[in-house]
Amino acid sequence: MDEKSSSKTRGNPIRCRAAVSRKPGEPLVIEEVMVAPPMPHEVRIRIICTSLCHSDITFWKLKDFPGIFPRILGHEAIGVVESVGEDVDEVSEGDTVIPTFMPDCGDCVDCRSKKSNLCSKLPFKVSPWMPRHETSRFTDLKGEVLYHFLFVSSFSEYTVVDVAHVTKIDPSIPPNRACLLSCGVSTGVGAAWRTADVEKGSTVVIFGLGSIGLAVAEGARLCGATKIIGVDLNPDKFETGKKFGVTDFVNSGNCGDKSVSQVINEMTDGGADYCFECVGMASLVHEAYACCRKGWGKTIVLGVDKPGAKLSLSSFEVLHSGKSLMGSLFGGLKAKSDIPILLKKYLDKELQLDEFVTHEVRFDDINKAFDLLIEGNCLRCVIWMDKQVSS
Ligand code: CXF
Repeated sequence: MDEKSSSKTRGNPIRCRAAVSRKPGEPLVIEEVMVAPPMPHEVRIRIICTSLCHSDITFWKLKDFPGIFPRILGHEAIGVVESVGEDVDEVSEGDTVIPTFMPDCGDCVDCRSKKSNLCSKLPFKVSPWMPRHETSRFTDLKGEVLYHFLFVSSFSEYTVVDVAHVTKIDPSIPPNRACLLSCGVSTGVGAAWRTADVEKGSTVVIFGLGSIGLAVAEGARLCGATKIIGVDLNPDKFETGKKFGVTDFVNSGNCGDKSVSQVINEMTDGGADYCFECVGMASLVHEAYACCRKGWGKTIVLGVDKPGAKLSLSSFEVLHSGKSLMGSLFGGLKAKSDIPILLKKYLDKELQLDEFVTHEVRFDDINKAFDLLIEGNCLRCVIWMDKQVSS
């Protein structure tokens, strides 16, 4: 639908196609759904393309809360504003926008501080609703409520997103590249750039060379790190890692009688400047902390572990080592100001995005994207809502 035709849909429900996750772990079902008009502070978006992220798979498989069904998954996307609700003046119909699971209200004490990206007006939580009004904008044709996912729900031709969760971008940027900045690549690059603030010439260790770990490498490379050590169980990941700046590799399944942290402490002569945990395993956070340098080393946690997973650090060691342990959601980025900076870096050929897109499919083949990501040879699979792609 073009801009002109939104005059027909504005203020009315839209009937369109969505890929609905009806039961945990079962293929998504493409069906017609109703998308209600945006409420105050909300925008309705026509999705151009979306890509699959591991968190979609995690929640798709979850049998218990916060797994909830039927739900429209998807949270890495780009689209065009179809209509806006009351009190929205930041974007208008026809604007190209990137939705993000993290809000940026721009108004609360945290959004106004340059030290945080954790909005306190609409605090991030894993919720099945819209963030502000705590209701759903989706129903199926029988009138049953369909739940939202991470405030984005992009596996639908149309979705509704709170204005605090959208960033207006330059429409000339290829959508199948720009959409990566909606979650995965931003999370990794941002963790190196904003959360850790990696310095030129530093040594970085990345636990887990999946797409988030590779994006950390890309961020560390951009920041001028000179040694970027990748740690993974799969040695093939080193070849892929080299494209994103990984200079050295440790096969964590092949360290003999030493722990990975011992190997890294030897390689770095006493510990790395920055260690990133990108897997989501408490034991790897311990390993990362054990091999960042005393005094100034920083360990940054990006991986999402099981709910309730605990860390156990000796308080004596914390006191005596002087190391920092930090968490990083969405790479510490403030969506509305930092995504445009990263897009400019892509246009200026500094930030690599093309290399992350290993597959592209059409919307009808969305379940193939799940298979590809699960098989492990895919970094990002872009799903086009309205374009024929050979796949
Ligand atoms: C995650 C971060 C932690 C909660 C769920 C979403 N990031 C994106 O995939």
